[in-house]
Amino acid sequence: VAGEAKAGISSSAGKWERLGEVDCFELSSSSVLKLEKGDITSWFVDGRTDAIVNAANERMLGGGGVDGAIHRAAGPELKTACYEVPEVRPGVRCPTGEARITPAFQLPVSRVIHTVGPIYGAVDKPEVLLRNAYINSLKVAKENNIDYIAFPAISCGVYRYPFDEASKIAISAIKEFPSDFKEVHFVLFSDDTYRAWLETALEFM
Ligand code: AR6
Repeated sequence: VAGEAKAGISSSAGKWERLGEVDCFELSSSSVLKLEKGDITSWFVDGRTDAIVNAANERMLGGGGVDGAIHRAAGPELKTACYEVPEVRPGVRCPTGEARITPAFQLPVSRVIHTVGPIYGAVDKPEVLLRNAYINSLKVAKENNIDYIAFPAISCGVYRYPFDEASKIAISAIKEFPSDFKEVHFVLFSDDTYRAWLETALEFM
């Protein structure tokens, strides 16, 4: 399965094709789910109706992993914009499972949607919080007229969510969200996460 993708082979249900380095799955007649390996900071479609999602923490002022990479690539204005997001309680701008939006500054996309996944093993019902992180990111994107959105593997790094479980939550959230995004992407940094996402998409889509 993973890694043996050939153009035009159908997955269990919907249509799957591999175009270059990208696995494409039909979400609806006008909407496509795409999986690719890579660095989300260089992803864009048109710089106007596109957004990347950041796996942030509740303070929303930067950190390591994809958060650090996004802040470095966006430039220092991103941190300033994050400071301006009001705190909901001391030190918390974005509670776990919620999402906030800022401009993207030096990044090639138009917006950054910041969400916070759960720390695996540190909370009850991490699956609900991880699903909320995806769903609330999609909601914020829709409210801001985003047509193209790219996610990293939220919670799969520092927050230690098991890849296979996370991929099932991520892909089912995208599949079930009633939306008309033109494209929803997962830009996966590691072989392990890419493999988990592809296997799940082949099973679920
Ligand atoms: N592009 C795409 N994915 C990436 C990139 C990149 N440039 N860099 C890393 N990843 P993590 P979390 C992948 O740790 O687990 C931060 O310090 C990475 O391989 O970035 O949600 C925040 O400030 C992994 O698969 O996020 C928080 O404190 C995935 O992104 C905390 O980490 C998520 O790993 C959030 O932890």
